[in-house]
Amino acid sequence: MVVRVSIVYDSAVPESKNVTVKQIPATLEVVDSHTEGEPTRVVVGGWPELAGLSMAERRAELEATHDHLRRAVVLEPRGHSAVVGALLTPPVEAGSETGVIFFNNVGYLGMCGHGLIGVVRTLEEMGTIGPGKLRIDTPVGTVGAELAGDGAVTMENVPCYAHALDVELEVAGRGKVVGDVAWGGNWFFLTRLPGEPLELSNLDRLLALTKSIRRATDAAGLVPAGEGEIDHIEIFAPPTRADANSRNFVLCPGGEYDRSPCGTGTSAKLAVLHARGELELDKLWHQESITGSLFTGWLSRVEDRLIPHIRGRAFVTSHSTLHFHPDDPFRGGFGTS
Ligand code: PYC
Repeated sequence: MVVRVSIVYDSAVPESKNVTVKQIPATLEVVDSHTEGEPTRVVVGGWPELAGLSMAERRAELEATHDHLRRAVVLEPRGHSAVVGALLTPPVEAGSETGVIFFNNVGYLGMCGHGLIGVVRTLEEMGTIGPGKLRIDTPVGTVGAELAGDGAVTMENVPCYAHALDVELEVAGRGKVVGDVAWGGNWFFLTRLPGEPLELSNLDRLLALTKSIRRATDAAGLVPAGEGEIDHIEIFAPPTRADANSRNFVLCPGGEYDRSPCGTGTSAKLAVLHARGELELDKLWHQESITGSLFTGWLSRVEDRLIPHIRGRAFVTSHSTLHFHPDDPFRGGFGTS
């Protein structure tokens, strides 16, 4: 699946950035899609092969030796700060179709629900799969997916759990905020901000307040030692759609907001609802996003693990070749990281 290229150019960026010059291919093949409004860019060719034996090793290798390619693919001028990139790799587990490593404008994600749904539709677009079930390896575990005949994708995520309920934080610009900490493939702090409309017209305030909450969760160190950090903040309010249970706003690690209801965030929400006795196994939960799009989720149990299932739709928007001309001073991308 991964194509090797012979022509490479250095990935110089504006001199003020003063980063190590590394090699970048002349071209990379990508398929762009959006899942319920949130963009995914799957790299399907041109990226050098990774040597790691596990997906976690490959992610570490990507970060150590190919981070300049992450930047080139998702940052401006070829990408933008809301794009989540997905690098396909050979699978590591028997029975898996592919491996995938998700990345964004500031680094790498353990899992990405909307991205996984976009990857499945991309594999279909490339003729690799048709309707049916498949397994995909990620750095945080192998996940399942099912592509339906109408194009909807149901993801069977890694196990989710609520880590702490009713955690009190002092948040600059807001005061006391009480919320929950949960894992859904990424770490989330889930709360409400009464009086703040979850509307795009209120985006600036929502971004400022959730970034302020993020600073408070960073300072509080709320996740178990060695398990990373809370890098997504999720706010809930009553739905505006008649077919939804709730509406959300999700701050992503790079300072952007999720246009979809967030697959890992909805998984974390299911875990919290279950921990509070508010959601039985197999009961459907309809999560609306700030853009009005919808994921449907439910929980099943396998032994002592709670498995979130998230269903949504993705649409391929383009299949393109990114060019990195040697004279282009911005071929290495520019942005916050
Ligand atoms: O859908 O899990 C998700 C996700 C994480 C960051 C952006 N989308």
